[in-house]
Amino acid sequence: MQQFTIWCCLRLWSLCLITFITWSTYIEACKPQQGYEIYIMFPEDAAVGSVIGQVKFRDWNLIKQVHSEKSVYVKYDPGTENVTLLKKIDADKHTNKITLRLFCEDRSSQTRNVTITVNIIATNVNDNPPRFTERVYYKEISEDTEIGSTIDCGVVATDGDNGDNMRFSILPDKDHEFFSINLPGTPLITLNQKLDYEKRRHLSIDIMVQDQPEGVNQKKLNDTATINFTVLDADDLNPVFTRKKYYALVNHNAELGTILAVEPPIEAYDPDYTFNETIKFSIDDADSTPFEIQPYNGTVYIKRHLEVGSTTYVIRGVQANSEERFCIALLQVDVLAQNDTSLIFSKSFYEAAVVENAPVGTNILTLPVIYKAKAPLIFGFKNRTDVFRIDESGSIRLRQPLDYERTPFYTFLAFVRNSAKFPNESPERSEKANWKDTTTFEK
Ligand SMILES: [Ca+2]
Ligand SMILES: [Ca+2]
Ligand SMILES: [Ca+2]
Ligand SMILES: [Ca+2]
Repeated sequence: MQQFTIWCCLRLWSLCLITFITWSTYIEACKPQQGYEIYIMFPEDAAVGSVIGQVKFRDWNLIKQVHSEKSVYVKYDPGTENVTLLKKIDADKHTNKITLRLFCEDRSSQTRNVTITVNIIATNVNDNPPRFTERVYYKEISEDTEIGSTIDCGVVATDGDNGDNMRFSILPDKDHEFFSINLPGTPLITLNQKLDYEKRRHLSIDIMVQDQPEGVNQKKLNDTATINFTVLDADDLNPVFTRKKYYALVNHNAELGTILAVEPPIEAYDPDYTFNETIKFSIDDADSTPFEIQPYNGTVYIKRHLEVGSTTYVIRGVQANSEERFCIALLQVDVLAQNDTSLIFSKSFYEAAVVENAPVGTNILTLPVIYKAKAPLIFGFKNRTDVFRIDESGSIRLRQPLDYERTPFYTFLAFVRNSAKFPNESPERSEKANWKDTTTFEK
């Protein structure tokens, strides 16, 4: 009896052991190798239809079935254990993670369902290039902008990839040497060279933005745009006289108030064209000079009696809105005694000969002039010719090759006059009065 009892106990114990082993075998059957909570990471640019991961079970003989909940993005195939992508998941959008639940039923006597959670995460890939908001940006910039100034040209760029940093640079073309980008994380432009409206009114640069994706083997993408600058005028230039020196002739007994015939008329302008500021004229040491200059038109008139002689005065043109902007020129006034004004050639007829093969530029003859005043002289030919020229010293030079057989001689009428005119003297009279000579050239 005692032996039977021991046998029964042993039999019961072995049955319990077998039941426990069988139960624990089945309970492990529905636990995938990766556990009940699984993570699958894949790049967001994976193709639809590609396998992005697996959920592996230990022994399909112990499993009755595995089915998954419906998903438009992925599907699980128990036959291959593959998780296949059905639809793209964009990691740059709000969600880059979806969850797929699998339900596993084993073959044990106590039918049980086990839930397995598969977390599917799309990782970011640099699949969006950065983009400027415009192809061309326009910026007006004053020419007096200081070197080193930072210029905001309104440039904006965006990148569709989550968290991509952007770097901006200027391409080495066009007018790149004028500008730089000193803070590459921003599209702010720094001026490196002085601008000059009077020389360049338009500048252009090409800029590039490049993304900086995280992770190795991520290709950098970029975009380019153009910035067109319009340079604006600033009052950065002094006014300018039309000549360095002006001349006038006057008789010493001219009446007070007589206006000098200054040659050429005194004029100045502001090279800052957009502003074209008014210029006020004055003569330096005005108290000690016998002349007065009209501030706004440059007319010079006699305010005191004159003495014979030649005097040079400093005249000044000052910008009416700024005394710091001015220019100076000289005014030479030759005060002559009466009958002192004649301009004459030393002879009334000159002759010269030149060989027909004389090179162009050969000096043929210089016309000597007797002249007492000091204003520069103007020589000319009355007969228009392309064969000879006469310069400011009265030198007649060959301008074209000669041909004896075609033209054996030339005759010209030359004239001289001084560049200054007497008050109230018309140009026509002046020219006629200075007709002095007939000159014949022969070969
Ligand atoms: Ca990007
Ligand atoms: Ca992306
Ligand atoms: Ca100016
Ligand atoms: Ca200017």
